[in-house]
Amino acid sequence: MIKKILVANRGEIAVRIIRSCRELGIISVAVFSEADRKSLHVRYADEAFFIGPSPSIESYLNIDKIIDIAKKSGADAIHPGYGFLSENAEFSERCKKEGIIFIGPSSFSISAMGDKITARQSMINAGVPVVPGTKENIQDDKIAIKLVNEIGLPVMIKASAGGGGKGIRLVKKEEDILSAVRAAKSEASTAFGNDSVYIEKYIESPHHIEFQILADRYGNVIHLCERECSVQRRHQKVVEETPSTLMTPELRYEMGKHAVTAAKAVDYESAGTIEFLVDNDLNYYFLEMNTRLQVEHPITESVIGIDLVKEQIKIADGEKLTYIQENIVQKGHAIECRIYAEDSKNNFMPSPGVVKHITEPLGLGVRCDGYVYEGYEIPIYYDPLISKLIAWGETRQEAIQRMKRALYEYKITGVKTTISFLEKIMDTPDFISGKYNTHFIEKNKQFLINSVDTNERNEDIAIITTYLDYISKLENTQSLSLNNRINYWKEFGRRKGVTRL
Ligand code: MV4
Repeated sequence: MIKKILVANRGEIAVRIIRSCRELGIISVAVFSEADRKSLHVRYADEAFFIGPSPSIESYLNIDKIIDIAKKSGADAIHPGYGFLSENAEFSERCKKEGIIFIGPSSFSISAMGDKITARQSMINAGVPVVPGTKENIQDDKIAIKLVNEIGLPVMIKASAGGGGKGIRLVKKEEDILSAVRAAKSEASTAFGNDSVYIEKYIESPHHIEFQILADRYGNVIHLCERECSVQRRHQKVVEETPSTLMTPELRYEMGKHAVTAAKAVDYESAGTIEFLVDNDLNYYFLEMNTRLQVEHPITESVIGIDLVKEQIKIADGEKLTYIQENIVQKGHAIECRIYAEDSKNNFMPSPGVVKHITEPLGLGVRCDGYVYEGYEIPIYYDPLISKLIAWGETRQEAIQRMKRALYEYKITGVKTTISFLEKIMDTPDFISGKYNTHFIEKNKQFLINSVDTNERNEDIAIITTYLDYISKLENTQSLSLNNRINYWKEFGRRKGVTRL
């Protein structure tokens, strides 16, 4: 039985995983780099070990070091979180060899899905719909042109070792095919040390919809319904929600069945995600599988009512799934906003630095998965994600209103954040109506970036008037009624509330 888990990660996801360990009575072991000495995961874990210099290549990606600490600390298992070593087949295999439980899939499953050409072939064999396209690595110019003519323009050239937007090219004109193949190959070679590419038909204005699955080692696989992840900026998700407004019960049933089939086709174990592109006619196509716990997993937890990290741990411990598909039901609606230490008014430039003040939102239906505290310095070395704010509501409308209320309560100073950008997304008509696809941010760019930020201006005025109020009280203590003064300055901030939908 698993008694002690090493969390091979940092930031909000390390804290998230340790929380589930604590509830299960499992001892947690944190690892930390030089830059993370003062990180919350280090404070919150039962034990913490230094693993090396700040750059992740010398710390969170150092397999030998992590295995060494796992042994020294007596951990029975390692949870990799997301990113870093989470989808590293070699790491999964190494854990197994060392007699340490890897809380995730086998190296076989990771490799089978990590190579996108192999994954596409497995899906075709299993009867899962894939985007029309090629089955092999493109190596010959003539064959490339012939295949594009068969598929029909526009097409996408994608790196087989890529995923999540790296090493992809859109081709609209025949004369651009060969240069795009060459560019994709060169980029893939540099980024992944593998220049295999394949070609897919370009799906216009698709939705990105993914299905959460859980699989035990006895071949039981269930799906936990979908997440709509179409609000993305440069292949970075910004807002996710579940259920998807595009979904019908019939489509969910069909896609869910195919998601389960996809997982079974690679003998999958643990939590995983099957990504699909869905076009306007509700045709859907397997895109790729993420063989890890995902950033946006909490919206599924909110609507399905299952702790995904606990399930991962129980599955890794050899337990059978205790849920059956018929008992999985979606209750209400959940939205996640990703809060980054980035300046949304300056091309989303990273904004590392010391957090001067932070007030996190609370209240019914609000969850805030973060790790920063007052005085904490957000390091430059890692992903600038500060936290994930999740709002649940009985209905989509209630979830939106609750998210706006929570964003209103959220206060962070010292670093720039994306909070005001997220507030604007919640006010965008296309988001409110639920009629949006992967082009949402681009389509609404003027509204999102250039609209005057009245919220922030009002807030500045409120802060200044509060201060003036304070100063005037210092000068004249007898003549002022405190209550009247507060009501007076608060009027400046009044427009910032949540408007009725
Ligand atoms: C596509 C596509 C249209 N057709 N493939 C971008 C990231 C990677 N995960 C796959 N991506 C896409 N692949 C075909 N055949 C459109 C995208 C795409 C996209 C997908 C999901 C979310 C946002 C996106 C933004 C631009 C392009």
